[in-house]
Amino acid sequence: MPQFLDNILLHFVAWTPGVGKTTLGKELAQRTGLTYVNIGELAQEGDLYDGYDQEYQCPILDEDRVVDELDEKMTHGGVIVDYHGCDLFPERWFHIVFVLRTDNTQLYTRLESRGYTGKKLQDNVQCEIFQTIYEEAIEAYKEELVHQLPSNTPEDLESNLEQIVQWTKQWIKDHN
Ligand code: DAT
Repeated sequence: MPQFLDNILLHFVAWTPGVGKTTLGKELAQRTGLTYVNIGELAQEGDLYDGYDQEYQCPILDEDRVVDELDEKMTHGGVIVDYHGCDLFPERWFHIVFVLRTDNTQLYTRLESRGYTGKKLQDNVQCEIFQTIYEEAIEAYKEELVHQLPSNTPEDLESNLEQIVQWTKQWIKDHN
C-alpha cells in the first residue's frame, strides 16, 4: 500500500445507513489495496461505547476513544473510513470525502428490510430528503473535498468504483 496516499472518508454523516457505504468501501479496498475501516465494527470489537440511546435503540459511540484508537493508522494514510457521522473526526484525517446518495423510496425499502421501523426509519429517510448528509459534510470539510455520488443501482456502484479508482491512481501519480 502506498504510504503517501492520504485517507478517504467514504460517505458519511448523521443517520443515513443503507446507502451502500459498506458495499462500496469493501470493494474499493480490494481494488486499490487501501485499508477499509468500518467505524461500527471497530466500536463493537473494542466496546467503544458510552451508554445506550433508548430512542434509536442503539449504543452511543464513545467518540474520543474511537478517534484515539484510529489516530495512528490515519496518520500513516491509505485508509477508507465508513461511517454515517462527520463531526467526530479531525479534519486533518481526510483528503477526500464521498457522500453516497440514494433515492428515498429505495432507501426506505433497504432500511425496512434491515428491520428499521418507526422513528428510526422515518428519521433516516427524512435526513436524505433534506440533504442533511451533504450539508453536514461541507460544513465539516472544505467543499472541494466533498463529492456526491448516486448509489441506486449496481451500475452506479460500478461507475463509482471506477471513478474512485481512477481518482486514486491520479492522486498517487500527482504526489509521487
Ligand atoms: P451502508 O453501509 O451504507 O449501510 P450497505 O453497503 O450495507 O449500506 O448497503 C445496503 C443495501 O443496499 C445492501 O443490501 C446492498 C444494497 N446496495 C448497496 N449499494 C447498492 C447499489 N449501488 N445499488 C443497489 N443496491 C445497493
